[in-house]
Amino acid sequence: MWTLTLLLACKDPGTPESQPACTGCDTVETADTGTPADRWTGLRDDEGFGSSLARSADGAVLVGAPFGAPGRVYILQEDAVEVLLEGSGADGLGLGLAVDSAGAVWAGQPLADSGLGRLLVDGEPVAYGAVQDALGARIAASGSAVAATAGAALLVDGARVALPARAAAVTWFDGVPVAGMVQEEVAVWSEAGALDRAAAHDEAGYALCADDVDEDGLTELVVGAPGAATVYILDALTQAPGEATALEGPGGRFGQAVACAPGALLVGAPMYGEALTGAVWQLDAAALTAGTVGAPTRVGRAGDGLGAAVLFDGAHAWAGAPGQADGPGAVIRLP
Ligand SMILES: [Ca+2]
Repeated sequence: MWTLTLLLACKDPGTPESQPACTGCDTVETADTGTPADRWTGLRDDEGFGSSLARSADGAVLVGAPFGAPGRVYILQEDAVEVLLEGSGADGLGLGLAVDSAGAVWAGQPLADSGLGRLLVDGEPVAYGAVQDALGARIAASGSAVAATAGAALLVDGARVALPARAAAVTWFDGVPVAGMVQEEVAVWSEAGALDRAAAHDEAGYALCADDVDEDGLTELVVGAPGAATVYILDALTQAPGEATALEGPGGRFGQAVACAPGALLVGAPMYGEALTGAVWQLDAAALTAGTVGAPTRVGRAGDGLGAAVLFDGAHAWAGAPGQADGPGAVIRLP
C-alpha cells in the first residue's frame, strides 16, 4: 500500500506570505501569495506537471505531466494529487487534454510511436497519427465534438482537415474547429475564415480560446501571440488583425496560454520575471480594452513558469506552473 500512500501524501504544504519558504534558503519568493490550500505540487521532478489543464465531468481539475517517462495525467483532489492515466515511455501523454460533454477524457500521446502520436479516450487508443503528426499535442472539445492537432492538419471527429501550416493550437469558435499556427503567413485558420499574421515571429496562434469574454452577447475568438507579448480579441475570423482588440503584456511570453469564460479572460506569461516566476492575468470584461494590461493577478515562485497553462472551471481560475528542470511542477488555484 505504500504506493497509494505516496500518491496521496504529496499536497504541497504551501508557504504563508509572511514566512520564508524554508530556513536557510537563498531565495524567498513571496510574490505567490496563495494560501496553502491553493497550490498542488507534482509527484516527480521534471515531468512538466501543469503543462495542460482540463475540467472533468464532475468538476475536478485534470493536470497533464507530459514530460515524464511515462507521461501522466493527474486528477486533483482537495488534499492530494492522484494518477488518472499513465502512458509508456517518453510519450508526451497529456500534452493535449480535453473532456467531452459525455465526460470522456481525451488525452494526446504525441510522442508515442516515434512521434506519430496517438489519441486516447479514457486511456484507450482511438486514433493513430501519420508521419510527423505528433497527434494530440493539442485537443479541444465542444460538446461531443473533439478536434486534435495532427501535424499540418486537424483530426475532427476522426476526419482529417488539412491546414496551411503545422498546428500549434486548436479551439472551437461558433461551432467550427479553429487551428492556430505559429509558422508561415496564416496565424489562425478555419473553414469560416483565416487570420493573417500581423508581424513575423509574433507567434500569433500559439494559443486560442473562444467565449463571450466581453459580455456583449456574441462569442469572441482570443488569439495568443506570445512572440509579441500580445493577445488579440476578434469578433470574427474575417476581421483584419489591425481591427482586433490588442492587449499588450510586459513580455515573458504573455499570451502563451489563454482561457476564455463568459465575461472573463485568463492570460499566462510563463517566462515573466527575472527568476522565471511566470505570471497570470485574470481580466474581466471591463478590462478587455486595447492597450497595455496592468499588474499580473498572480506571480509565481522562482522557476515556476506560472501560466504555461490556464483554465476556468466555472468556479475558479487555475494556472499551471510546470517549472524548470530539477523540480516538480505545480498547479495554482486563483480566487
Ligand atoms: Ca462578446
